[in-house]
Amino acid sequence: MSKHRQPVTVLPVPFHHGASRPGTDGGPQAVLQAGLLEKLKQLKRPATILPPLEWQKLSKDRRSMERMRNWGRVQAMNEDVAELVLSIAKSGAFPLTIGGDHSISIGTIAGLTQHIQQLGVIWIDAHADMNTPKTTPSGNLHGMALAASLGLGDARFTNMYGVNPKLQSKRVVLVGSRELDEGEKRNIYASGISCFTMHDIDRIGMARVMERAIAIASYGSEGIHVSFDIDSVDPGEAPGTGTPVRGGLNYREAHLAMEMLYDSGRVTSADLVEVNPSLDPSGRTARLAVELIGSLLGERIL
Ligand code: EXY
Ligand code: MN
Ligand code: MN
Ligand code: MN
Repeated sequence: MSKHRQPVTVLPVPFHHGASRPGTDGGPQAVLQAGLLEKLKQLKRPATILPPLEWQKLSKDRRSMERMRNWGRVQAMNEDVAELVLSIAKSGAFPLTIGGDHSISIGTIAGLTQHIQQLGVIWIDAHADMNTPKTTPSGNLHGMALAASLGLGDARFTNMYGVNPKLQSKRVVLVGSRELDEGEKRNIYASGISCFTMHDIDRIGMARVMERAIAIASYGSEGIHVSFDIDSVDPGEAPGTGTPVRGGLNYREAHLAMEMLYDSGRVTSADLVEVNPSLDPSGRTARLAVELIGSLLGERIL
């Protein structure tokens, strides 16, 4: 099936328990209301929007822990996300997960790697999400999602749903990092993943960074998962997010990254996370999310 016409199955994951601030549970609805389905139709992509995943009240809400806040809820949600994303991937459709805070990517990657063993990941984010319970400054699991997928951290997440580690660091690339914790920096160096910070983007430009990121994530992989945290974009363009950091991607850099990813022909799935409509009543952030998904799926200026 040509990538231009591959069906897209959207999994809305209204969830905020991996973060400090509530509000990302309104993310999927905001992105849908901003015109995601219309955008997919415009791109002539057959689209299925699954019902929003509801976080099932745990029979016994496992006691939250200071260094892994709401771990029971995050684990329960991610087991459901993994199950559904795996079935979407097996169906031959393009899995597009809409968050929700970034902890849901633990489940996305767990599900995908049951289907694609050698998966490349490009994690576009102001943050690295490479903390573990030992290094986290907040206890928020959205700051530990990539680490867990690399087998770093607590077994409740590193062993969740299948193999451990789910990813090989030589195929994992961070793009847009600009706020990293000290312990997290040690984890990044020790893991061997690649990291293009905003300094790198300023120096060599987004086109060169994406050429290298795509080459790294493609090396020996059967596909690339794009995990796009809307806080990678400068807060001036994307104010509706819970952990904003100044000096982010400008509007065109974000689009160029997504356009080059599409042109690579290597992208097999994506997350779009951390849209928090309670922080942006104008809806501008949700509209940007829809536009960026359009660029990732082949929309072009000319
Ligand atoms: N590094 C900080 C922490 O681990 O608490 C902030 C993490 C923010 C994570 C957001 C999803 O990108
Ligand atoms: Mn809640
Ligand atoms: Mn993130
Ligand atoms: Mn982030």
